[in-house]
Amino acid sequence: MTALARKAQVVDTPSESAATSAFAADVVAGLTATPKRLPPKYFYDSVGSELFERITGLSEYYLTRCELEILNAHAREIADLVPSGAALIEFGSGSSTKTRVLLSTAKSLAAYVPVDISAEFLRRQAGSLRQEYPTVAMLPVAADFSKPFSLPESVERLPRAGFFPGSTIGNFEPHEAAAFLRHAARILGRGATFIVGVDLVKDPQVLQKAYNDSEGVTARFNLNLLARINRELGAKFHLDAFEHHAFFNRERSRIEMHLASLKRQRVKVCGECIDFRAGETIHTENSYKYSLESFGALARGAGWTTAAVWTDADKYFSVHALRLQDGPADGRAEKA
Ligand code: SAH
Ligand code: AVI
Repeated sequence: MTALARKAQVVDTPSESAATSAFAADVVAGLTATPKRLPPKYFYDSVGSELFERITGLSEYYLTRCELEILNAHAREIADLVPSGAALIEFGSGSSTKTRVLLSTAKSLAAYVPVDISAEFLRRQAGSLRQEYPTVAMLPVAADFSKPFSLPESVERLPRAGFFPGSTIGNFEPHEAAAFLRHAARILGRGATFIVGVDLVKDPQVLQKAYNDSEGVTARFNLNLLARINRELGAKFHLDAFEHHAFFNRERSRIEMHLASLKRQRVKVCGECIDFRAGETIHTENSYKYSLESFGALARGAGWTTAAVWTDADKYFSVHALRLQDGPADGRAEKA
């Protein structure tokens, strides 16, 4: 085991009370806005992360299957884009299932830095990864990847490569996705490679089914947001008084997920009375679907050059290898 691999676990967690106050503030702001909305990052407590894992195994949820097909087919080419002795930084690592393809192929990786907001789930995944890959330093960072966060000191001097699979980039508004790509450029630094998974526009029926699975797992994932508000903020949402809605908004090229109130009702949340009309919804997530060209243009606008793009046989999903030619705007690989 290398000295780096023995380094203590790094976790950038804010105090629990600060995290709870930020959650409460975002929930109250979202539920008092018109129309009502909640940020999708709050899906992911331990229950939500487990439910997402179940979603990835559903036959209707083609995204994971197609991306794994691409990663397995092009593992060698992708691994060759990662410099020897590099730190691989993953944004929104979840169970790191896809990363295992890279960890097993890019043999010379010095460190893996999974960044995820779901702190407890992240801690457990890092424990398993340490046992499976004892020569790679596993340095988890529990943080919101869209905000500034610190990388572990031990990777500051290493070359870096980024990994952002799952089409999690599609959960941003396009202008936020561009801002995130610029933020990632600052974290990864000059000459970096960034491997990004992006879901593609396709037959709306295929899209519709992926977010309305027959077992109702996606509905439980969506409703877990209200369950989490009950658990952590002491609200009293009746989960059976809300229904999961997901549909393709063709004009905006996105799947929208909502929670629809089945009746007129009032729910007290953090001391605020929130009134719902029958049928009124809380907008909980957007999942943008791109074309190869539209994503390429977005990445270019954020300072990245496309080095390679791969798709699965059905052209349902794409993996983009982006390169940062000139480094971030100020030319330095700065600390995030
Ligand atoms: N990369 C995995 C998981 C994708 S699910 C895959 O491709 O299957 C999205 C992941 O991003 C979840 O693990 C979730 O906890 C994490 N996530 C979502 N929003 C986040 C944020 N703002 N900051 C950090 N992690 C986030
Ligand atoms: C993580 N993210 C890309 C998933 C998606 O498809 O937008 C989250 C998800 N929402 C419903 N099912 C899965």
